[in-house]
Amino acid sequence: MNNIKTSFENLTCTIILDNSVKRNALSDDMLLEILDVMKKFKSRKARCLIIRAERGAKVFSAGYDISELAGGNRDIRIHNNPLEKVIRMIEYFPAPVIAMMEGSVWGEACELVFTCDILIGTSDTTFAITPSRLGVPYSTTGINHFLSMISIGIVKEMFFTAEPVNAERAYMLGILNHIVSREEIENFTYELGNIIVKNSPLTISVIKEQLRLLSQANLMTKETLKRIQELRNTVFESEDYREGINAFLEKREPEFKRK
Ligand code: LCV
Repeated sequence: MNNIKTSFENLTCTIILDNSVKRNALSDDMLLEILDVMKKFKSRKARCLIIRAERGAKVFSAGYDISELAGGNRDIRIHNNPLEKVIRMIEYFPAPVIAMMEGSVWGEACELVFTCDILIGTSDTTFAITPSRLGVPYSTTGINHFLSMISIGIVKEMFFTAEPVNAERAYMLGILNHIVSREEIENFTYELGNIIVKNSPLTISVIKEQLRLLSQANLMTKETLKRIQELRNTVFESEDYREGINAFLEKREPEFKRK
């Protein structure tokens, strides 16, 4: 595996995002590696999974690999896309998934960690939800993930400004379960994992699934989903979509035109 490191000890397994050169951007290759190893952890009956970056990382993950969006109006959230699959895998993983985050979390990486069951950060952990900065649409299931975690006003502010929310505010909003110092975060997280693995794995997996079902209780009609897809397509097909991605790749500010 080129993009992640893994371990499995005392029923707790770990995935370390390991592409600091690209600030752990979520490339399809990295996501497929995560998916593959999660399947293995599941079949080995892991009781707790910790997803983290390398020790001391300034960036937990820079979000989706924007270079993979270049040259087309690619929907990264269709059913069989690796990102979608990883997010689903976290949701359905039968054991608790803990996100241990030193540093900043960007874009789709926010959704990936918001889908985890317990979030632990340091005082410099930040979360920025970025599609409006890149001029791309966002998936409905994705927006729902944010809504099941935080209030609609905060979701709107994060989507509309794309500004990072700092750790203290994230803790107050209930996004972060704990803020721990960089020196302590590793011990703290693994100790929490050790508590979990001693408890009943069946009870935990059933409650996790109950919570997932409850958070998705507001099912939408086919018509609503169709309308939402039409709305998202207007963004995919816009000039702004290409402008946002090209601006990032060319290291310049985007010039969005569409009102
Ligand atoms: C590809 C990258 C990336 C990257 N992709 O380091 O949620 S959505 O809808 O918005 C979705 C589409 C999504 O998730 O989009 C991604 C959202 N992410 C961002 O907007 C963050 C983009 N990255 C940054 O702003 C900076 O890289 C941060 C602040 C994270 C770190 O800054 P730092 O100065 O430490 P560099 O910017 O120098 O990045 C190092 C290398 O990683 C590439 C970046 O282009 C650079 O490559 P080169 O060395 O070849 O120049 N890189 C960083 N993020 N998401 N590539």
